[in-house]
Amino acid sequence: MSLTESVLNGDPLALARLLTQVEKDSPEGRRALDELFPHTGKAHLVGVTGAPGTGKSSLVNQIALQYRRQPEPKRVAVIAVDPSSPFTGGALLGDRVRMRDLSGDPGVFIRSMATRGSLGGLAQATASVAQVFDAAGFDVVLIETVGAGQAEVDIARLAHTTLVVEAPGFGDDIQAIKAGILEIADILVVNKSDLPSADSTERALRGMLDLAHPVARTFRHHGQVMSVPGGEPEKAPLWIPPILRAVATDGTGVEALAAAIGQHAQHLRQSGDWNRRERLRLEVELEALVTEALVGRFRTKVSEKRYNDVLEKVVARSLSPWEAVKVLLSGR
Ligand SMILES: Nc1nc2c(ncn2[C@@H]2O[C@H](COP(=O)(O)OP(=O)(O)O)[C@@H](O)[C@H]2O)c(=O)[nH]1
Ligand SMILES: [Mg+2]
Repeated sequence: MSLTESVLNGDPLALARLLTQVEKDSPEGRRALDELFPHTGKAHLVGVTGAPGTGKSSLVNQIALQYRRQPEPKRVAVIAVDPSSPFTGGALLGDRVRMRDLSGDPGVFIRSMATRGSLGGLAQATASVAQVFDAAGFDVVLIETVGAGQAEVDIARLAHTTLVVEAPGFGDDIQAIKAGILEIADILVVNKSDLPSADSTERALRGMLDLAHPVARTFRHHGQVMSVPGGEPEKAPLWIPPILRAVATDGTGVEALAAAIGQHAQHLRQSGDWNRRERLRLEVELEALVTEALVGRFRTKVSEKRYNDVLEKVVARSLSPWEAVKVLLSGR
């Protein structure tokens, strides 16, 4: 039996092996992704993002437990993306310890990832890993990212539903505003609401949300805000991101959170946004792959020395960057 077949049959060891190949971007991994692709498109991808220490890992752990406790338990995959930790393969000891409640449950699979060197980088690797889980029949894929930079925003954009986690005790600023991730939030979570200052965190968040109240559902694409066409307002009601409180350390509020995640999925399907997001996501992914392939081809044609010679001319202002591109691409 091929590795792909074993994964489709639910073999966890084959899954672990395949994920390693996919993360390495090996020929075997690529072949498997091709074979698995027709089996994807079913899982609900849920991004969980926010500043370090807000309680994302604890929350992901609780959400996964919540799904496992349901009358019809969902199969849950967790992808913990941690670019800050290239040496440990991305897994922080703390994460491992907190995830222990879930270990031994065959309905849960946890994968940590760190930075990858290639141009496609972490966002692409995460997308590929999510596809493997999707094909392997996981109902929900929870993707934890640190909401700090563009890469994280790209990863969050992969998700159907994005949770932005805030917590009191991070100063007066709402971290997500700084990182520009509030606009991608479908659900806002005030975690650590056992702390007394949770009230003011929630108030600040609500103020921000009222200001930013979306007039129309918009997506960011190529850095531009695009209105999504179609869907009359009465047929496709706006989703107004709810603000939910949680205490990830004891699970308070997590049932309501899981319910809101489910409601968002339902909203996406009813409004047609599910298919639109899916299409946009695949379009962005295809574009990234084309770019990676073209740059790769370019690098095999233009030597390092030639590239540096042209660069030197640009630095010396004897050649403009636009002219330089023409020169490099023409092979002259
Ligand atoms: N008081 C309190 N502490 C929490 C809560 N959730 C997480 N923590 C603690 O906050 C710290 C960071 O949590 P972690 O899940 O690693 O946050 P992450 O960096 O966002 O993944 C840990 O010490 C947690 O035990 C909560 O709801 N209340
Ligand atoms: Mg974490």
